[in-house]
Amino acid sequence: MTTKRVKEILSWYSADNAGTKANLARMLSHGRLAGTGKMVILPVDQGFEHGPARSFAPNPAGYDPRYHFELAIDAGCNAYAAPLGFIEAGAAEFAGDIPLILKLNNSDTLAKTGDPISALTGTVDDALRLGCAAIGFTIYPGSGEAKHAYEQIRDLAEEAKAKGLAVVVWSYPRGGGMSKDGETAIDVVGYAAQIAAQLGAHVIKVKPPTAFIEQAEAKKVYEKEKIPIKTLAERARHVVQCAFAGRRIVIFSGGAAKGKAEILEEIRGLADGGSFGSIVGRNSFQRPRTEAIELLHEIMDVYASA
Ligand code: FBP
Repeated sequence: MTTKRVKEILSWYSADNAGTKANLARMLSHGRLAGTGKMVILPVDQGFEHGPARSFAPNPAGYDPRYHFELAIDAGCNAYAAPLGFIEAGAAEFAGDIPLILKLNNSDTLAKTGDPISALTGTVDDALRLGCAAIGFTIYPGSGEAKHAYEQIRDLAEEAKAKGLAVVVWSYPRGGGMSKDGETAIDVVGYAAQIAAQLGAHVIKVKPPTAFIEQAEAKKVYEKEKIPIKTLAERARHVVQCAFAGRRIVIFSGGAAKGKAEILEEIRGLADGGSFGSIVGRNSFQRPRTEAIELLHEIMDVYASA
């Protein structure tokens, strides 16, 4: 049964067809957080994005694609997101067990380039063939190549929506013209969330923002309007506001592996600020399986009681 809260969230996407809404509902109605309007997603594209050893050596079970399907299912995640190869390796075996998000673009980190752009590595029809609920797509606002990515997601989102799929956008500011601290600056993360919303994303994924402000013009406004950004909860609230006043699902990424206390404190801040959930990759699959499931459950409990 679709809960009242899920129906309310679906009502924000009034332009979408029944298929897209049903697929959004599938993700919102699956796992331990089903029906709450909150989501915890397992993303495993790091093998492509960071390389296999950096991703899977800390817990070698993760070299096997089936491991991640089972982890996401057993932990009670709302969805599992991965590139074509990983999804193809388990979609039939685990058909119907968990909503899937096919990441349609990916980039590697073999060479350092100032202006990153991802390659298209899958199609909307792949997502349909594999029974996915959504397509996933990364944009790098601030990159000199961002224009191409914006145009690619325009076309892919149009096709995905016409074919009844949902659209999840990873919005990661990056590029030669941006400082390292700027990638997670509050003004930049808020801007990234707005761009993803304007590109038609149903679910927007950004990194937890810091209190740093990157752009001088933005800094003046944050100071003049006294926008509260001191605590993580305040910053998360601001980012959610930047994505259509909370009328888009905004979730935050887990980041590099860290201690349990630190990650739970971060999750509490995000949840207090109205985050719709988290997408936790390395902090889950790089831990031994039982520890990972325990941590994911604790993360879900924080969201469930927020
Ligand atoms: P993590 O929880 O491991 O950070 O995963 C979330 C994610 O968005 C992945 O989908 C992606 O591969 C990764 O972050 C990118 O991280 P980075 O920006 O550090 O390369």
